[in-house]
Amino acid sequence: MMKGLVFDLDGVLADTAKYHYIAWKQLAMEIGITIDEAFNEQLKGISRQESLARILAYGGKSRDFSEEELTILAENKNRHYVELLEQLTPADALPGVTRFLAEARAQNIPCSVASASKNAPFILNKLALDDYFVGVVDPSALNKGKPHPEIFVKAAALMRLQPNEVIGFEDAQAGIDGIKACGMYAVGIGEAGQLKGADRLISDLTEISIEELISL
Ligand code: B16
Ligand code: MG
Repeated sequence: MMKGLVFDLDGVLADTAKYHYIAWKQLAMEIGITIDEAFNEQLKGISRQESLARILAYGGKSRDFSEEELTILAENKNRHYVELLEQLTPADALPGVTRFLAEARAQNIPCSVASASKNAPFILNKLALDDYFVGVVDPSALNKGKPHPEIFVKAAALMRLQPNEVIGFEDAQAGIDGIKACGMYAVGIGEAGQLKGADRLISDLTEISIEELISL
């Protein structure tokens, strides 16, 4: 029986992917690499440093920067991204999110956040969603990022639950793979044909209710 819910942030609770894309595109351009939206799909759910590594590999520049320079590049991208996040308001929560979280709270179903983003607490605060969650996993304390299941196991533990008592919501293949690897039920947020292995696929949280999940 389902006793708790775990949510990815970017692409599930908020459409912050477009701001990641703007900031990465700008940074890539500054070092002579052009990325497009199709390439950006590969960065979803992937940590900041790993995203940078993928961009450099894509542009054939993996060996062009020292560790220090890589840190500065990632910091520059993040500074731009955080500037863009300043414009977020509660209206930027994705469709159905606030109603769904309120429904969970009304039914005493705990919720936690499993996001690769170190900016998750800031974003949840801007969206006025922080009160709905018992906890947010700190991605900097992880040994391995998605698709490793560690972040989802920790998100379940924040609610004092086992992974098989929890339903996970994800928009990235790396996330669905992590959810399934620890035995959670996976709800994918995406289009038909995407997100292999998801137990259920929806386009957003308006398509699902707490009642139908409780019996799972
Ligand atoms: P930050 P999620 C992920 O969020 C994003 O999908 C990914 O594009 C980003 O690189 C990652 O967070 C790290 O974000 O630079 O803010 O720490 O989908 O796991 O909620
Ligand atoms: Mg995501």
